[in-house]
Amino acid sequence: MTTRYITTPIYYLNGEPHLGHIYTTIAGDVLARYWRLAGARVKFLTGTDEHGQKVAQAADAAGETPKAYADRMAKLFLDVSQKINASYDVFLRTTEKRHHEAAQALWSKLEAAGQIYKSTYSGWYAVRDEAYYEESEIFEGKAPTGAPVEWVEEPSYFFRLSAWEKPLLEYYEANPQAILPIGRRNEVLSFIKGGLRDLSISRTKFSWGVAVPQDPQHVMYVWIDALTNYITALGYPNVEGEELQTFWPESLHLIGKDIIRFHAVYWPAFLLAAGLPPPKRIFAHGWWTHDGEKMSKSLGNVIDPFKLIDVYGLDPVRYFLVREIPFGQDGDYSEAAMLSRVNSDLANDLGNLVQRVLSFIYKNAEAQIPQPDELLGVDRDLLAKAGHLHDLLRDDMQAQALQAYCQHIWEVIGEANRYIDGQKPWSLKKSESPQDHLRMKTVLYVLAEVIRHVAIYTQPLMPDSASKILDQLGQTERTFVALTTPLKSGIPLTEPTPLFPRIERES
Ligand code: ME8
Repeated sequence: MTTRYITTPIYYLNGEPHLGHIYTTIAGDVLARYWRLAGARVKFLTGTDEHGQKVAQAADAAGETPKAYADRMAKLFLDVSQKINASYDVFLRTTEKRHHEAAQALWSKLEAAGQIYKSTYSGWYAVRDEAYYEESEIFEGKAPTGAPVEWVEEPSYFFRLSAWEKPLLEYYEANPQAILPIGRRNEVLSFIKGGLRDLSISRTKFSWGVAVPQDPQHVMYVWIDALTNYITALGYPNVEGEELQTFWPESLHLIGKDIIRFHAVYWPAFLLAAGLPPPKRIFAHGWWTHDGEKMSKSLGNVIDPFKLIDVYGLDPVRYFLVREIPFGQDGDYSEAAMLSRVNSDLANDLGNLVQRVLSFIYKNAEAQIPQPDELLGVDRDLLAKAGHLHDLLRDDMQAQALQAYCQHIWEVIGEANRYIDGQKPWSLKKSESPQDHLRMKTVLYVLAEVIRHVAIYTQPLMPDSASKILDQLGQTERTFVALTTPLKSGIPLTEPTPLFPRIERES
């Protein structure tokens, strides 16, 4: 049986969830839903990264204890995951006991393998990025990301990252698809080739974190703790357990490009050092801006997902995010772009197709899937295009080409709309000839069959809307296997209602 393990980053709790966070989770959800419909056994993980200096400082600023602050903020991330209809199997919080145990077990394993030593760290640290920086990377007192840095000098445990330079390069050489897109892979390779220094993996200046085993003066560096979440959720340290054995070899980490170094350098090195294989694939997507500007609290232009969904509806937001930019590239959110997608792709293309065809059948063909007569070349062509979706879409999903997934479906929607205009079922209806009436039924059958394909494949993108279309079509079988048998005639339709009203620009 095919298995898939799909993860999002676990999000920091220092601020409220915004568009960028829901983007990764929606992308993961689309993949998870697709693979379930394809018959795979799927585990989809998301959650919150609750430790570290950044969260401790945010709690302090809010006048709360870190734990009380974390509980309050984690609730918002849980709420937004539900608001976007994310079908996660596990929502993991790093403050959970099982996670502390897993992180400590990984640490002990690394220590036993001689991969950890104690020394002193003196260097730059950016709390905003929770990252160490080399002297050579600091420019005008800032990290390359623009984050302010502070000088840190403290006793620290180190991980022998330098020892993993060669094994990592060999691993990526042998697994050219392990980091996507390819531009990100090149970036990672050149970073590794530039030389890896041992990594400080504990802090002593604050205590909000997972205690280092046998030395509780130290808390683990938040990234070693955070990255472990991906195996905590599979029952680590039980490496022989069914979950780890089944899902880890099929792991896909979806992340933003900002955190590629942690995922593609540190994490695989920790895993190799602990005797575990690196993740199968890390896919780093691009960055959303808002009207051309970086979203930031200080600019006040952060998009609130709750408000966005209240204005446009959940499914249009999900569709927009996936369709608007190629997965892996940067993109810009603007109200104009959003409105254009809703009105053209959803209201005009998909919405009109479904509404025109289903209400026509409802009114003029006894409100049931018609019995087709002899199929003509045009009919077969359109049905073949819908049939080809199976392989095209599978390839798209194997490559995390989420935008292409939408485009392929919408090409068929476009063909179907052209077919209606060409076949003119309304003229056939008006004709006196019984032959024309039979032809009308054939045309409507073909369209209903194409709509069934489109709706079934649209479920991962827009679960609620696709489900309404399938309800209206009277379809109960909704996995991809259902498409291996032709649409049955005679199934009663329910009265169609418009799915995607046009939205006019406010003001
Ligand atoms: O980095 N555009 O958490 P984080 C696209 N806790 N994606 C965006 C985005 C934007 N403008 N802003 C945020 C952390 N994201 C760590 C992760 S994992 C073991 C630990 C998304 O709250 C994107 O996925 O800063 C990015 O990688 C993630 O949110 C960063 O979330």
